[in-house]
Amino acid sequence: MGVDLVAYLATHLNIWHGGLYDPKASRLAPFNAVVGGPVTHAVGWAMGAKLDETDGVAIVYFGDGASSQGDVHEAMNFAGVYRLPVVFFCQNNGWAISLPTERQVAGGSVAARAAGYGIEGHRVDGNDVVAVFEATRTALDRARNGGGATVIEAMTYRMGPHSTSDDPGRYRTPEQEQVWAERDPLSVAGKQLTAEELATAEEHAAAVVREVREGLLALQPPPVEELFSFVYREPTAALSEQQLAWKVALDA
Ligand SMILES: Cc1ncc(C[n+]2csc(CCOP(=O)(O)OP(=O)(O)O)c2C)c(N)n1
Ligand SMILES: [Mg+2]
Repeated sequence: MGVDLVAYLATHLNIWHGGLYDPKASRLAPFNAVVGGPVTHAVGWAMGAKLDETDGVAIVYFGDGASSQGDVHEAMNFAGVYRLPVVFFCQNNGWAISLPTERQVAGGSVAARAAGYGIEGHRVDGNDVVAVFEATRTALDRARNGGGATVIEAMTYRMGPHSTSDDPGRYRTPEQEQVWAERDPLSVAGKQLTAEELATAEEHAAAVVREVREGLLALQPPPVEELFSFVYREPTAALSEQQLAWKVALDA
């Protein structure tokens, strides 16, 4: 999408909400921590693209856990009813924190739900980069050619803990993790390349990682006062009070 990785990842360093880039110009929506929330946004954007008679297509990524949020069902139904150009990409990594997929996806498959919304649904091996690329391209082309929405369910596994406060040792075994470790998408993809291609890719990746790390560490935090600037277009009385209290506490 042409977005600078450092600008994008600034969110993850808590430097800035939503990244230091222009979501409108790049058409890459900011990172959103509301599970399932961006799915309705994508459908709204697709509705706009259709009304404006452009050939724009929205693609939205979400988890298996997100797929059981009410918003996601409404979004998919709306996309089906209006035959909207949108691709619903569900990364099914087996877990919503400690809850396994089988305890929240009744029927066993997110892709299978698509039939009920009158849209396409496909499962792919989420650890096979070529399969994921092909499925994505096919769904984008379909949407762009007036074929409507697709649900892609990419089957994979969350290798580590959900977050630093999570301990997967409490709900799964090292043996289960080992099975999936052997199917790691990076090593699978590596085996599909020649030795020379792999060396070039690894060299390129190492350079990108170095640049991104250096770029992120060089970022300066914005003035703390900005905490209050962008919560509402017009500050509320309560917010102004909080800002004043913060200033008083600083001076104390
Ligand atoms: C609306 C909402 N409810 C709950 C949470 C807390 N929460 C954060 S991540 C998560 C699980 C998400 O699981 P999944 O969609 O499978 O995504 P994954 O973390 O596996 O990529 C939950 C419940 C949240 N961020 N937003
Ligand atoms: Mg998940």
